[in-house]
Amino acid sequence: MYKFAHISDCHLGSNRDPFLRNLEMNAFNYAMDECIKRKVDFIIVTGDLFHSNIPDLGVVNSAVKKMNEVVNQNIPIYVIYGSHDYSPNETSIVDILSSAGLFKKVVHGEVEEEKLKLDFFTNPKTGVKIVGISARRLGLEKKYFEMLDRESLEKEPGFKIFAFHSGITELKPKHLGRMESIPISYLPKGFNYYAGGHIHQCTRRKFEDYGLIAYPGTLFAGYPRDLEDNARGEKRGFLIISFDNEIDKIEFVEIPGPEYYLLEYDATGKNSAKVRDDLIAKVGEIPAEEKIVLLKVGGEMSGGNTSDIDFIKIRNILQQKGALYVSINRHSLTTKEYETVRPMGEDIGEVERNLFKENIGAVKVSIEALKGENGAKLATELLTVLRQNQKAGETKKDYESRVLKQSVNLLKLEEAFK
Ligand SMILES: [Mn+2]
Repeated sequence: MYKFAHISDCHLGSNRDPFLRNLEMNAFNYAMDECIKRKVDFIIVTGDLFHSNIPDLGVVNSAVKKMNEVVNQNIPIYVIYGSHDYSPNETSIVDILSSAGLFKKVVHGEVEEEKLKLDFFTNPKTGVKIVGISARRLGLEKKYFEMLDRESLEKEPGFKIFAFHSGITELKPKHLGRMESIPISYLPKGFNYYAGGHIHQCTRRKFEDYGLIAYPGTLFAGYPRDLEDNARGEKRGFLIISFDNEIDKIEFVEIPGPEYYLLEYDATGKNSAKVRDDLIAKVGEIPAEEKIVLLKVGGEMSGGNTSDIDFIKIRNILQQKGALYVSINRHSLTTKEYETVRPMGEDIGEVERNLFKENIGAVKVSIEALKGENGAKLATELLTVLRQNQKAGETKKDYESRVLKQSVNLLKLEEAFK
């Protein structure tokens, strides 16, 4: 009997706070150590190993050290890009580590007569055949699926794994309703295992004509929303699949995490003074010691201003009570007195996407790519490029030309800037 580990959405480098960053790396180290301990034959990482294409080098260094330990035990690591560690016009750290031989990208293929032909990679020890489609920014991999030559993949004999980084419509959790996804019919049939990434909750189901489709979910938290899910009891970890000619057993390996406390407060219909007093009284009662405390305040207040609520004081109270980390989410808190301020989403990314979507109609342009949904997507991507910080050691001039180059590439304006 052989076994492999399926890990996904590690999002290394996503947390800026040093305490959370430490937990993030610990979760990854724990997963790697378990793979060694349990003597898996190989590991497959289905995207978003890192949170960005060029993550903080300290984070990369820690991750490389750990993966090197794994590889030195003769456990190869196979990787595809996720939506975060892929960049359309920049080299990704995934490319660099793959060039260095630390792990192998398992996406190989070419387009012939408008058909995407993929080549299987065979793991030498187990004979398992692996093929996959990496993510592209904002769900563009859909096009690749539409071009995919499924027939030749379906004909291939042997134990087969299909790796991908996309939501599957039939498996999508409810709260991701608006997330782009592909229907299950886009996948080639008859694989033994469909190794998915992108959905951050552990989800698995067998579909007729297909094998098992599984998402291990994130190892810790790539987004604030994941932390909330952790507080609600979501278990984090990865999957180990035992098999010979067929899958014998699937085990979810849980990664131990810290304790959480989530306080959700609905301010609807209350004035700001009431909300302030309520919140101070409530946080005073929270058993915050040794816990990650998440405070989520939303709703439309009947009067007063959101700035009347002293969130700094609230945070201080929780820190004095010994909270390990305090996160306050008030993106959906508004007040009737300021009509222009409306809740637009649960986190900054969602607020931005929704703002662009809603306002794109008011922009008068003749270029098709800048209109409607596509225009809104492009604007979101451009914002990501523009908000990059200057890197340590990078001159201002290099920084400016890097951001300009990426923006020009994104907008396909190379000609105009020659
Ligand atoms: Mn992800």
